[in-house]
Amino acid sequence: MSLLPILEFPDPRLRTVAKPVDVSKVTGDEFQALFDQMFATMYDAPGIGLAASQVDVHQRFMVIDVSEDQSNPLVFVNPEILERDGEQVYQEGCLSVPGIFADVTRANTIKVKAVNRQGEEFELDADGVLAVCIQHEMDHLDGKLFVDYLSPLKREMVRKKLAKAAKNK
Ligand code: GNR
Ligand code: NI
Repeated sequence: MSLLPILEFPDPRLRTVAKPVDVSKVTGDEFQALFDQMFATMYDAPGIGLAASQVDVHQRFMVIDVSEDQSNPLVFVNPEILERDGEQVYQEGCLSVPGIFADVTRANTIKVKAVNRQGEEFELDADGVLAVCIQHEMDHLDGKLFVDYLSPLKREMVRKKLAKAAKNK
């Protein structure tokens, strides 16, 4: 299974707003192969989620697995948040912003509607890290990154740190 290259901040392609998926194509070979490649890329990283935007595919889908043992792979196509409740603060990281971790406040519980890899619509109630991850991946589909929630000063520190890291590659 070949791995996909992951775009890194401040690559402007990460700012693309992804287009809705034609759901009639989800069960086709192209999407199925993309899901498999995205899971392989995510597990290899390792990460708990990967949005299509991060692998330069600007369509609205993402893969997530927050289990310890790669036992709960979830595909979300055209995800929508139907309800959100409460607040939680979680220390986030991102495969597109390597080596940077920062507290972000998001909804504590959410109800999500999406289409799975069988092309079927489903609803899911999520809390904890799964709720964080779904919201983080949906931001990617809208061209948003977790560093956008930081103060301008902190974001400038992140940009400098990454520029320095890139120089030393
Ligand atoms: O692997 C990841 N871990 C993570 C930790 C806290 C909050 C969000 C995440 S998602 C991230 C993978 C990623 O960048 N997905 O877009
Ligand atoms: Ni991310």
